[in-house]
Amino acid sequence: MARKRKRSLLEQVINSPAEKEQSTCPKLTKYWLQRYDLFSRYDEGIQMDEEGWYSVTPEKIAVKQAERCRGKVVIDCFSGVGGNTIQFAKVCSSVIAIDIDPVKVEMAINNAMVYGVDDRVDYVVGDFIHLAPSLKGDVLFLSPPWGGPMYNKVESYTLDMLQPKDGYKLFQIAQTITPNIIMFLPRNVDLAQLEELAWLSSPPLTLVIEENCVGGRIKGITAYFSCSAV
Ligand code: MGP
Ligand code: SAH
Repeated sequence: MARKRKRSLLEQVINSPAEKEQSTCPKLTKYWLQRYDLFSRYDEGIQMDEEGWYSVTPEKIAVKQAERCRGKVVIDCFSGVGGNTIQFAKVCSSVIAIDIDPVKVEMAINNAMVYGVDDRVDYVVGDFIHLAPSLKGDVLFLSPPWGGPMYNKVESYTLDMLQPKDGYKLFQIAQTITPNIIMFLPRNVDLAQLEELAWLSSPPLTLVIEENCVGGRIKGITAYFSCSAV
């Protein structure tokens, strides 16, 4: 009896959407091995798709980014499966989470429920570029697609490689909403280009660059732009 119960628990885990996604796609294994770094509550029903696996911001990094936005109205412009959104929801006064992919938004809502913060987020399925003129917030968080997991095959990642628009255009759009802009970017990003973005703005913006590590390995770079301290 006990044996049977154990097997059905295992079946439950293997049949969960996130496990199915991982088991049908061997290239996702390295991300699955990091699952508890991505979501500490992974086992409680977190849902992922392929892009979600390789794009979600690891929890420890998302906590740190959210701490800089404590008490503010934050717009998570490329919210994915919700790694950042969940942490913003814990400490910000309100959060708008936007993603163009309705499946990601469904997963993000589910994942926020796992963390008990779903009622603290306004979810929007839509294109950030089109929605921008109607958005209002204190801080804009941009973690756009980097062009897939091959982003690190170039020595220096330049801002024109960001999607769905190049980094200059994304930054220009963001500035029409607020000067307080946070970008989560590849670890091989050209830092001189980020400095250029700050000092070419009118008035010039303050820029703080943070290297984000998990388990001693650099996962990405966070650039905090602001008019005054965010
Ligand atoms: P990685 O380099 O693919 O993984 O992504 P890892 O485990 O560092 O690989 P290694 O073999 O080099 O050690 C590192 C982190 O970057 C991921 O956990 C995501 O948080 C982030 N990331 C990766 N991609 C491809 C994207 C992306 O397209 N968009 C966003 N916003 N984040 C990404
Ligand atoms: N920070 C997220 C990961 C974001 S990955 C997390 O921690 O989970 C980038 C996301 O941008 C993807 O989910 C993709 O669907 C979304 N995206 C791509 N183009 C978009 C657009 N034009 N507007 C809004 N979202 C977009």
